[in-house]
Amino acid sequence: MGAPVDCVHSPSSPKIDQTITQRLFPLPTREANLTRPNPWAKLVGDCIGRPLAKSAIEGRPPGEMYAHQRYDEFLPTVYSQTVQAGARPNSGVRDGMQMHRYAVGEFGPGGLYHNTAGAPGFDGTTAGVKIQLHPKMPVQQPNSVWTFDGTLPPKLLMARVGEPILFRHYNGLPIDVSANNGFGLHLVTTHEHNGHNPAESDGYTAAYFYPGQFYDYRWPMQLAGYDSINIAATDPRAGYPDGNGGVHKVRGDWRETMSTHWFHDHTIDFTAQNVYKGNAAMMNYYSAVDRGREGFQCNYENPNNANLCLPSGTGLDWGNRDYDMNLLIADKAWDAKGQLYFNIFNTDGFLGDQMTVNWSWKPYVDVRARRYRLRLLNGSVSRYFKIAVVTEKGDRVPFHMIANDGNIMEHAVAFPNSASQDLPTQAIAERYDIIIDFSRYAPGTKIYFVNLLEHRDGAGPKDEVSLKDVLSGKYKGDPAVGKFLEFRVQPYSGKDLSMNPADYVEGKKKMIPRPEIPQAEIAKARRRTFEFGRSSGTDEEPWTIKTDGGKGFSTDEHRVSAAPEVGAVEVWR
Ligand SMILES: [Cu+2]
Repeated sequence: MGAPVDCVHSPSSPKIDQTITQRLFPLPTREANLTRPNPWAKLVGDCIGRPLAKSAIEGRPPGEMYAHQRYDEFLPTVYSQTVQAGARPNSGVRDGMQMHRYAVGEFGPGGLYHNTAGAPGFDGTTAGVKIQLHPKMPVQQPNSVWTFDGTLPPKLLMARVGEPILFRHYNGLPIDVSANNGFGLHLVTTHEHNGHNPAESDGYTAAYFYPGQFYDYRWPMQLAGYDSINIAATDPRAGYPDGNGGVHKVRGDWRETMSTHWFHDHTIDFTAQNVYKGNAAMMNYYSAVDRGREGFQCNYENPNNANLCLPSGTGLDWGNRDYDMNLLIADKAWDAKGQLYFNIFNTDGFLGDQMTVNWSWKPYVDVRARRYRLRLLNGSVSRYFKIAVVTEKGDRVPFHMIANDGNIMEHAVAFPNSASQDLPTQAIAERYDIIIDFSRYAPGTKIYFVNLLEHRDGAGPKDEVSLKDVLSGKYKGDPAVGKFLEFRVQPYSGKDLSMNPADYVEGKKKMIPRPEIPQAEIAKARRRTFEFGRSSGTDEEPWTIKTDGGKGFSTDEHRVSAAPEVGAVEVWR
């Protein structure tokens, strides 16, 4: 990665784009690559006023300890690379990397999503998209927002279950630690949240790397049960779409197939501010079960078919996103000049007073009058949500939840229901996948997401406000309570070939059956309890964990509190 011109900026746009588009070089290695220097080493030395004794091109900790486990067995066959960098206009460098290439379905000419910014000049390209929370708000300065590539729209990594990925993450942040507009640390360690990943590629909090370096994360993408279940890889439900109408079968338990993930910075003590500043992206896992292609060998036609045919599209063999939308929902705040703001001294948890979706302030999006899958991520750092889906009149819109936290459920759950009018409380990092059928509504109808959960501070949510009081304007408390996303229903002339979630509710078909654990196995399982708290209930005492009623310990990476054996069954509380 080419060096920046000074200590307070990321590299130039052409240099970042070159790093993103170049063939993977140097090739990845099992142990951290220490054979080449950090190409920024000289400049870093100049900036900090002393030459660096050593600094390697890869920032992964050296040696066997951080070598990729079972590397030859899970050798990456695909890769993705990005540069964490300060805000800059998008050059359209990833246009050609989109699977739809702005040519297929709703992303093609005439489709709802062919234009990327809702303004002239953005047909089939993201070139020119600036880092703005709203078209009428100021452009964010390079050191206010640090995103993947340094650009918007936010990035989505599309991956396949069973296909190991190499994710090369470059740190292109400013060398000067104070060049951050008041918050965010220029270190990166990337955690793929909920991923079934080995420790060296899991974004360990202290395994951060420095400006100029990269870190090779190798995510095996394997199904749990790889070593014990379906080891001959004969089960057609365990696998990934091969791009040609088939399934490449893999080992493991198909019931462990995951779907909606995200990854984010995990630097010790700085995770919240770095995530808030832009180090957070969603990641969709595609599989035999969740192929991202509707109307193709659907489970609703034949129970032997694995493909659930969740709302997606038909133009590609897998990974259609015409009717499958990722929504990164997060509260933000900005200063008097409109620049992103964060108070690092608020250690109870910083709250933004404004709601954003995919980095846009209270946006709208056009949708067809048909079923959509919406993947909601709470990408806030301290704010919980309680989301209602309503019409302009304030009537609740029926929908189904089909997955949470990356797990497709056994049965779809209809909302509103007798226990809950709205989505359950959604905590930080949680994901809910829901299906809304917009065909119930005439073109021109507007549908809203409304946040009902009030916060007074970042230590936890307070009360749920009544929908009536929110919509009438009677409630005047937390400004992040209220409508924050608008769907505008557009006519649909195609045929909706997605599954009807009402056919998969309890008592009907199953999406992914839950494993049945025999009572005898539970009875003889080893039990452990863990109690989290402040040891003496005051702010002066550290957070501790008591294991099996023992002494409360604070963190120590050298202490082993539980060492379950492979194959053993344990119940943890
Ligand atoms: Cu996480």
